[in-house]
Amino acid sequence: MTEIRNNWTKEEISEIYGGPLLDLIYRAATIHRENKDYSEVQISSLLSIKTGGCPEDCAYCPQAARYQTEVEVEALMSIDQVTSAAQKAKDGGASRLCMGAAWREVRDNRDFDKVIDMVKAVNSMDLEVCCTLGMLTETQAQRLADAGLYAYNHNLDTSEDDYKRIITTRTFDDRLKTIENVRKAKLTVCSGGIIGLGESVEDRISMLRTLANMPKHPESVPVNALVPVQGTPLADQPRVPIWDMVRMIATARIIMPKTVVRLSAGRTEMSLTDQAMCFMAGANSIFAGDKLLTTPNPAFNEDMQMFEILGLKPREAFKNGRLVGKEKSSLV
Ligand code: SAM
Ligand code: DTB
Ligand code: SF4
Repeated sequence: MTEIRNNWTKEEISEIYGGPLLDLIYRAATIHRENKDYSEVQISSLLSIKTGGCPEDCAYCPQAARYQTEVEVEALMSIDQVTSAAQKAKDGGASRLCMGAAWREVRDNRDFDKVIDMVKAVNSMDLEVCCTLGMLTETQAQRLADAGLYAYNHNLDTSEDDYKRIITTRTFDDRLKTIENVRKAKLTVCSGGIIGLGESVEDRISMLRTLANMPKHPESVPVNALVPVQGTPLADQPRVPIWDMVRMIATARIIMPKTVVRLSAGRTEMSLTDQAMCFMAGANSIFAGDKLLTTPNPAFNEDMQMFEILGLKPREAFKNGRLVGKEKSSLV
């Protein structure tokens, strides 16, 4: 069994990331096969429960109020809208629903009470429930956990050094603090980043190092390719080469062997062969359904065809158990 380490150096990660591509893929694929059923892919579906109008200035994000994008502001969804979307996701083969809100942070108000009810409702449908609602206090994380939340998504997005170039309205430390609060509530952590923001290779390595050297590795690490959106400061960024995506995924797989590594945003621009390379390099999760939060994504049936061709199968929900009151993060 591969050793789980939390003391990776920058040099070690650089050497892995920058090695000959085929060796890197082979090494990641070997580790993947030692630690996981590599043919099993977790399917999450995203639902934007509160869209647009966000006060933050994340340079990549179409939902920031300050950028003129085509995203229209929408109020918090109703429970009925959420449960019908959850049913659609489940019918499409998803085992997890991730509900996203364009909030800077959670406030203790009626909207949060409503989100708590959404978590309860989706949890009772035998779907793993994930939320991404911005910054959280420990008490808020605990309330979500008590309602049956399984995972909380809070991405680092880029390296600590690069953070201020991408977001000025909060700090990298704010991000880490929320992740700590999520851990304290014994939820599972989903945290990753975006490539293609104009970051350097060193920034990518530094971000991966922060994730891999956390006291406990995040149970999920989403690797997103920037979806450039008209109106955002990063609208004209060139698309990242598929090789960079493969290197990120393979490196994440090698340094966090047990983590679910998600091939996240950017799949509409990738061929089946590109995606096959990412699965080979250790990706074992995707976002499925024709929409991410506000941008397009391949449809469920297209992904099922891809799974058929590649011999992959969707992972069932709560495969590692669903124990009330027991540390969920020990299950993944
Ligand atoms: N507002 C909350 C937050 O920022 O944590 C939750 C929603 S926010 C949209 C969730 C994540 O989506 C971001 O952290 C970022 O990683 C990702 N994201 C947003 N816009 C993106 C884009 N254009 N391309 C790729 N990923 C994007
Ligand atoms: C993650 O890492 N990527 C997802 C989810 N976690 C919340 C979001 C991608 C958003 C892409 C841009 C959009 O659709 O608005
Ligand atoms: Fe707001 Fe999240 Fe978008 Fe940043 S990434 S602008 S916090 S919705």
